[in-house]
Amino acid sequence: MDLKELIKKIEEDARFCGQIFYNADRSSLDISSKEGQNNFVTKYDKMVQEEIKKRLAVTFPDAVFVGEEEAEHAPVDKGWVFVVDPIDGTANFIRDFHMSCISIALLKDGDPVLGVIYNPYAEEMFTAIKGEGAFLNGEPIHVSDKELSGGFIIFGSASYYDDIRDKSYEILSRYEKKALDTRRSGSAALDMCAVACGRAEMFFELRLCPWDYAAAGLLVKEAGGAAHRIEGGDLTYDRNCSVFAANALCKDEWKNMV
Ligand code: 2AM
Ligand code: CA
Repeated sequence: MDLKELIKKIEEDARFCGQIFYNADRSSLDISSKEGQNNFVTKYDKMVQEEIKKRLAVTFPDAVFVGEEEAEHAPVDKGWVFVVDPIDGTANFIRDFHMSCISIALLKDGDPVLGVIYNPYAEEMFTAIKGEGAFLNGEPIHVSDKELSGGFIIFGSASYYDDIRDKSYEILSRYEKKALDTRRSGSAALDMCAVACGRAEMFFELRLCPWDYAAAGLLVKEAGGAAHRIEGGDLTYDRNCSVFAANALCKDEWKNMV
């Protein structure tokens, strides 16, 4: 499999599907609640997922599809598997906040080897192939060389989970004092892309789903940064986990986090 050939096609699939939610008819989003708190889905999450599933099946028929909005998820640990979030930043999409993306990871035997993240609002296409570096709109990107003291921390407050929300702010309060400032966008994938391209130095969120970080974790690592669980250890793709991402100078900050 020539991943360089494949990624070009996946970029086109992502661009097409990004335009679907970018051009959404905002008068009929059909918002409904999912499990947990503050967890919404719109007809566009489902529509984009159907379209990207259809397109990826043509682009690379050998791969199984795992998408956030499916009721049942296929195993991800064997063979080729697409792990897809049709809209990362759904709450932003509902509010027209212009901070959402489509995220596509391709796993081989449980390991991400390719990632494509497209933000149609900024027309930014983030891409990475394992071992080949990370790119933004075709140009190589790298994590920043700033220390935390001069850096931005981006975080997600895991607001969907009562048990860890307070803990997120406790961690933030400790780390904010050590940094220049903090940001919170509502799209974990775009937050991690910001670390990958040097707009921010560090990201954390106590619980995310594999489709939120599968592609973005590869982006960060291919851009010279670190991406793993906050407690240490590899990101997991068969279940939720915490996420820490940082540039090389901040890569040890996870050690005192939890
Ligand atoms: P989403 O927009 O695809 O739902 C914001 O903190 C991040 O958390 C977003 O990337 C968001 O992805 C993700 N998120 C939303 N609901 C979640 C849930 N129930 N579990 C885990 N992550 C979630
Ligand atoms: Ca989503």
